[in-house]
Amino acid sequence: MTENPKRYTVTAALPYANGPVHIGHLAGVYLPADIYVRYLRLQNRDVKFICGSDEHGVPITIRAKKEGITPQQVVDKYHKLIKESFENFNISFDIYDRTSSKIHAETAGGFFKKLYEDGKFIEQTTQQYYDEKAQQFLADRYIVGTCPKCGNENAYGDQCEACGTSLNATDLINPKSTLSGAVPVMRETKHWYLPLNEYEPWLREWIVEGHKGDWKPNVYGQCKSWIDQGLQPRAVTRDLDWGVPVPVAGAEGKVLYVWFDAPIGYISATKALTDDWEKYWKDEETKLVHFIGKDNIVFHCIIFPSMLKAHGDYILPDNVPANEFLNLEGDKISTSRNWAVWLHEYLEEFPGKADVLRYVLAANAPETKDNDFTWKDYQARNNNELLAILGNFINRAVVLTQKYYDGAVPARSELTDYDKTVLEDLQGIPLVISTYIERYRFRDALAELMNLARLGNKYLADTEPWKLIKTDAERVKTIMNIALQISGSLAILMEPFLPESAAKLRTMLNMALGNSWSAAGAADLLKEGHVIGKPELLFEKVEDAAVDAQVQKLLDTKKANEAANAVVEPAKEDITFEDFTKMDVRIGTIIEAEKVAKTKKLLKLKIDTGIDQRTVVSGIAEFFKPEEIVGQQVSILVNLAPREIKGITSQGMILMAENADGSLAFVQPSKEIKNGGTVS
Ligand code: B3M
Ligand code: ZN
Repeated sequence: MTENPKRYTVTAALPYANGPVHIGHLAGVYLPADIYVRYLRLQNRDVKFICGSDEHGVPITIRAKKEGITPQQVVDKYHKLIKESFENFNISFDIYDRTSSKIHAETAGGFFKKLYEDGKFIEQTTQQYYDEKAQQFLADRYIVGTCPKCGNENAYGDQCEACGTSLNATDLINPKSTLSGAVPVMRETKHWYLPLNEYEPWLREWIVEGHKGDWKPNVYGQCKSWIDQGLQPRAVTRDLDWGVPVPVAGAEGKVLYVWFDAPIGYISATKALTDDWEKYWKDEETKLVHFIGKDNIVFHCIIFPSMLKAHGDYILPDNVPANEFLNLEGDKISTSRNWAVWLHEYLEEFPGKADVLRYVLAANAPETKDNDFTWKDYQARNNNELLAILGNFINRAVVLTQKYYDGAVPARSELTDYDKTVLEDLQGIPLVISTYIERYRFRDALAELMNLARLGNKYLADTEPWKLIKTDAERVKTIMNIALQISGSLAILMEPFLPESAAKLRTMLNMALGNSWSAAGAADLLKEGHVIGKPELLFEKVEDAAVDAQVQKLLDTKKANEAANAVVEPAKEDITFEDFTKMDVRIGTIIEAEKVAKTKKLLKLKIDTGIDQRTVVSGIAEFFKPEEIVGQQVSILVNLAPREIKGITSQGMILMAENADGSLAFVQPSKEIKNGGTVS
């Protein structure tokens, strides 16, 4: 690809419309794609930014079953939610489409049909599991059984999540359909396969030789290893009632495999966007870039390109800058464990702070390895970087200009060596940033942007115009002029990363919208006499309480998960009825409670048992405050032999129920019982 393609088609992976999107999605795919596209637009390049919901496949039907609604209801619900999240984070797609659209069914069906008619598929009949009760073939995720490796009884047809082994449905011992519980039977079914093995030599030439050193090492390495292992024919149809129908005779009840139709969704969406769509997909001078997460590499680098090659009319991706994964507070992000920061929830809790999250995720993007998001880092980056460096510099520049010159950009006079160096650095920075962006190194690009803000901050701190104004007003004009040129460049260069703040800054500086990337770095971006607007704060402090609440929310999630997964203790050995009747359990009321000195866990209680008032020492101090439990009814074993605990004679024992997380609760009567009432 030439350095200057005529136009760009930039795609971002189509998220499955089976759940909301979280910070991992944003950091890995949508944010880098958006930074890239916003940058290209500032360069006045012709670019289309394509995305949409992936609304087919087993993930959707499983979700529908779980929520007790139809697949259509699932995709309607999540398509809307996902689309809104992206809009609220200013991900600037030219279109956010959906693969349940009519255009898509026609496009994907037509694509299949052409390959079918050109003889690009092989037809194969195989035995697959069928559920006679539910009357359907079972996708891998619809079969559970015992893992032959570890004995886990709930292994899926494609993987055992207990031991991580990748399985075939036929490997499972005692397979069962999750649809009906029935034991599945083997039934013949015909499918169409794309013989990837035939594309191996071409893939080797195109990727292994052609994109060495140009694709990211993680992407290149994965592709090479797939190719080196040898490729197999891959089925592109499925027996499922949700998807794009296979448009050939004899394929009733079959749909396209979701990974066949989804990437064609990029093409359908471009069609829906513009009548001019063909040049974005068929002209060799178009640069096609796919932004994806690392789990999608094989589909975008091997399978989809082989499909495009088989078709013959389409261009191939120039690059596939896949990212690694983002973890959350040291743990893998997981939808099923609710271990995530959901984008829609973040904006409810941090309204108006989309840019802050964009900043933190871009600064810490998992570009070359998995990275960790922590709320502490979020707070630190906001307070110490956005606020203390960028926000502080802009605020000083704008406030002082208003104060000294009523907002008019002052004239520069003679330049010191320091001024000259600063202006030179300013001039050089846009190219450094754009070089990074064009190489998909968004973290480095953002770091360089912040260096420009640092440069400005340092310049003002070193020259101290607020002191100098009393002794050398002429010199201050030069300093403020330079500070304003830096501010103007920041407004342009930060737009791809921080679009809301950039817009605010442009308004503050009263800058024309037309200013594009090439204007940045100039020494006279804001002309002498140009009048800027009023100062406004770009960022605000994130307080401890705000991030503490988020950490607490995650701790609660963790606890809930542990409780849900905790194993219930097995029953003890049988006892006789006589054994049981030996215990004398009564209802009593706590009439006094105090901590036992120098202990963490012990409370000294006085209990009215109906028989007497007695002292009991109980290990519940971590869960109950003395003043809160006085007056509560409890169950007490009154004929337990007295015991000496910390020098106190304890007469009996309070019965407690214990939760999986170790927390305790009293065993209480469901209505008030007179003290001394028996429990049996
Ligand atoms: N929906 C997988 C995913 O969400 C899939 C991507 C399709 S891109 C064509 O990770
Ligand atoms: Zn296993």
